[in-house]
Amino acid sequence: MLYPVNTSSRMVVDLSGIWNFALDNGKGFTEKWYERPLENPMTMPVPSSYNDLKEGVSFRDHYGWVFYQRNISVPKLIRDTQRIMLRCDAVTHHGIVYLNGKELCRHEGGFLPFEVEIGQELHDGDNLLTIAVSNIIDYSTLPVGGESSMMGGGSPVGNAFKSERKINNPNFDFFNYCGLTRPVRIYTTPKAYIDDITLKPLIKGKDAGLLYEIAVRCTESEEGNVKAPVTSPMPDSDSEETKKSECETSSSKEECTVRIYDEKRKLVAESFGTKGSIDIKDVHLWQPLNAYLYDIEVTFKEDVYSLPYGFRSVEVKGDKFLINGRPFYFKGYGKHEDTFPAGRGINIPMYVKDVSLMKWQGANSFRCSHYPYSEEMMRLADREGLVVIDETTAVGINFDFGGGANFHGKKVKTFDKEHGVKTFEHHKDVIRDLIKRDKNYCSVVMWNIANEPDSYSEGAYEYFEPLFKLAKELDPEKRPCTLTSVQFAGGPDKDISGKLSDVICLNRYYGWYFGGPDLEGSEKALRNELSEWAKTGKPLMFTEYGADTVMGFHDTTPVMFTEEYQLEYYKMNNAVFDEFDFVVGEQVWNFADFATSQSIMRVQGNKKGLFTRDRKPKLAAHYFKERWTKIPDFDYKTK
Ligand code: BDP
Repeated sequence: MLYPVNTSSRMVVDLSGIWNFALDNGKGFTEKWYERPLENPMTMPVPSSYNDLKEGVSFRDHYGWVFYQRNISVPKLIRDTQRIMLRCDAVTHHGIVYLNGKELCRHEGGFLPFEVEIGQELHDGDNLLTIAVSNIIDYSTLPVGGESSMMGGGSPVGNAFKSERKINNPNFDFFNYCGLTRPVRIYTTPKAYIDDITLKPLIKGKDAGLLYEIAVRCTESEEGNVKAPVTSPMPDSDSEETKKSECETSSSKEECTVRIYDEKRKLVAESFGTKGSIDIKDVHLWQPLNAYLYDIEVTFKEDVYSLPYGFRSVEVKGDKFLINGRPFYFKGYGKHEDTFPAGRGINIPMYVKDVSLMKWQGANSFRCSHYPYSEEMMRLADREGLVVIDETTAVGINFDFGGGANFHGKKVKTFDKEHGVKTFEHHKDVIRDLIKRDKNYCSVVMWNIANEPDSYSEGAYEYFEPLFKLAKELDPEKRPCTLTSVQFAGGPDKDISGKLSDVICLNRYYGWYFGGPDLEGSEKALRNELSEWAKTGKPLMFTEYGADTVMGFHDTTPVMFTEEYQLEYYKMNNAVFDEFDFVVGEQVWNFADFATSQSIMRVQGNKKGLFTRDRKPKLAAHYFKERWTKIPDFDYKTK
């Protein structure tokens, strides 16, 4: 799916600003609030999460639907000649779009874009745009909601408590921020347009090849009328319906051109037709922390689209992870899109600051835990040379959290056919839409199919094997796939990630949840576990390890929650990692402190950051700067 850009044939209108807003009081749909201006609306910025922007528990923890509204208008000249799309980058978690009171589309899942054609619905003057958004999570959604809090501390008493008011119970450890969290935009294309671009790099020594496939379509039927809009779910390029609307002919193929420009805007290669390959002599590779982006310019009839693109290769070979043919060592973080007061809302200045802090520390990578990040962040990662592990929204597919008493004291098996998760079909859609959106980012080197799922119980292999297969099928580059494995999954004998993952990714808390504060004992346990995984012959990296640390807590004896303890914790873990050559990376948990649901397990949020929520370094941040600036990006531990 193409990111909306301005080109000589396309115009983007950003609808960011203050919208009208109302919490549903249970009557929003029966009274059809979307048909007329909201009564006594609140003000609400778009894009942003709404939760922290007004005061009070009932607002912050509102359960259910909210309504966003504003007027839009598009000049007649454009309506008459162009295809007009409304694109929502992220509506968390479910959205319904209405224009002038008419429902145009629905979308499930809060972290991937969807779009709908609106040209035929627009009239002169103001048009009333309403987007209804729901934040309800349960065991059919991703992320997963449980019936009681996962943070009951494992206590059957805590888990058995049933709140009288309706609330969400996230089966994950981050605040359930919601709303129109990323931009809502109108964009135009000519009626015959470039619908998608799929690229695959082939690095051949000094030179490179590029396999490409351009999907082109047109909206006009034979009579010249605009065809029915493409409605949600997002158009699937393989579906019969979309095939029917394609207007590709042999002549249209001739009208498609692909040109590659280098960073000095010099034309380096050119090709014609909607499918083919191009050779590039003396290619300038995209390297971690040393990015180089070509501009791939596609034209089809009148339409022009321009896509920044880096050439690099990714491969797992033996127990190494190769980028551009060389063993790469991941240094970095699991992150969150989490800032105050925007919540999960896009925060471009903070993205730039975060990248600056990463580089200050000598990091080279991050993981999009636990959902796809904004396209602005992905484009920035491409541009700044950061290596990214891209993740689906599949977090919480594990009913063993909170001691496994996640249903008011009742134990339910995660993959139980009747009572377990109902996420499988949606999980497939998320993988499909994620790869559709992110397939051309060179920063993305691996897909994470799920975070800390129940990868050790009956039914896990049957659930996950088809998903790994699907990701491989859909990705033109066939990037490595993984799942980040939870500590109680056990070793390679029990945990199906030993079989399925190309790179073993461990989330481990030796010295915190497991063994804390006994760092000596934890060290032995960690070493023992790594010796087991070494037998798989696969590369392994740590995608989470960390200790809650409250900024400003100090002690001469490193006790838990102090900055000194976090430091000792990391030194112990890192020393063990360094003993094993097959450990190809370390991503700490977390880059920065972040908001979570309230519980006795959290002190105003999760405090495992190397940085505070407002990005001030803790002691351990300085230690990592020293460590990572000494560890090379390539060939660490290989000589
Ligand atoms: C892991 C989760 C992560 C949590 C972290 C923690 O993957 O989302 O925030 O532990 O407990 O279980 O801090």
